Amino acid sequence: MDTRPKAIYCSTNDKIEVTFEEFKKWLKKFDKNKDGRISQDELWQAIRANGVRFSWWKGRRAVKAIDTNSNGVVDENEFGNLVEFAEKRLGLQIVSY
Ligand SMILES: [Ca+2]
Ligand SMILES: [Ca+2]
Repeated sequence: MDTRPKAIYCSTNDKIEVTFEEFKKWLKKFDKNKDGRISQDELWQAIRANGVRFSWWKGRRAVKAIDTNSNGVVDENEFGNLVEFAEKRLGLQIVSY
């Protein structure tokens, strides 16, 4: 199952361009408990859903690195980390129009 944003999905190895808004919308799908925030667990699910070949501990470490204040959720001010991660690891290119 491909969970990447559909509108901009392409089958080449090119980076998938998404706007920041689309990226946030996509992340919302993983907000399982609907509290409006992405917890470390929810982020982990999102990463796995994208088929990123991470060992468990590597993924965990990445998630922890994004949650810089270690409160268990990705806060607005930590979104920059997440964007950077998505660009490096998920093959996304977050653009702002
Ligand atoms: Ca949540
Ligand atoms: Ca946090």
